[in-house]
Amino acid sequence: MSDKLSPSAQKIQQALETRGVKLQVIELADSTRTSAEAAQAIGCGVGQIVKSLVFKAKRSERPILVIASGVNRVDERRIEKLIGEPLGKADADFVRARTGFVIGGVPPFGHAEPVETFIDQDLLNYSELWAAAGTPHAVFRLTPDELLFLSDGKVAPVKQE
Ligand code: 5CA
Repeated sequence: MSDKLSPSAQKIQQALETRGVKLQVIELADSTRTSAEAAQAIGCGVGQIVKSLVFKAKRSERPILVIASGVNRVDERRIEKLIGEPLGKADADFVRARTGFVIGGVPPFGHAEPVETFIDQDLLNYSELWAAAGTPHAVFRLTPDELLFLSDGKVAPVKQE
């Protein structure tokens, strides 16, 4: 770990400061690419990990961000009902082009373009969450209220029951 953040992590640190939020991006030596790896590297529960999953709306081809607890699987049919169109798969190039970040580092806010966002209501059950900060080694700690403020997402039931 070094004191200087990598450029993509620095972008998120800067975006946090621009939004007036006093949160600190940290870069870890261990991978935080997946929820399980992030929880292991941080030493928190997998449920506290904020997964930022990008989907592609099939007709409009716009990105849809679903922010889910690390322990939940997203029910795509629920998202389709919320957006009123079918969901397609987002490949790595689409994710990178539309958010500005690579898979495993996609943050819950601060994307290359505005992205319609839904937030797993289960995330509100935790007092402390951890989210990706631009790279598969960068994370920041935040509260559910801060997540709602930063992502401007709609809270919804999104998980597979
Ligand atoms: N850094 C952690 C959170 S701290 C993180 O980003 N986790 S994640 O779950 O939001 O990101 C990994 C997700 O990327 C996987 O759950 C999976 O849905 C998606 N993903 C992985 N590989 C691919 C791929 N080849 N194409 C599209 N999506 C992928």
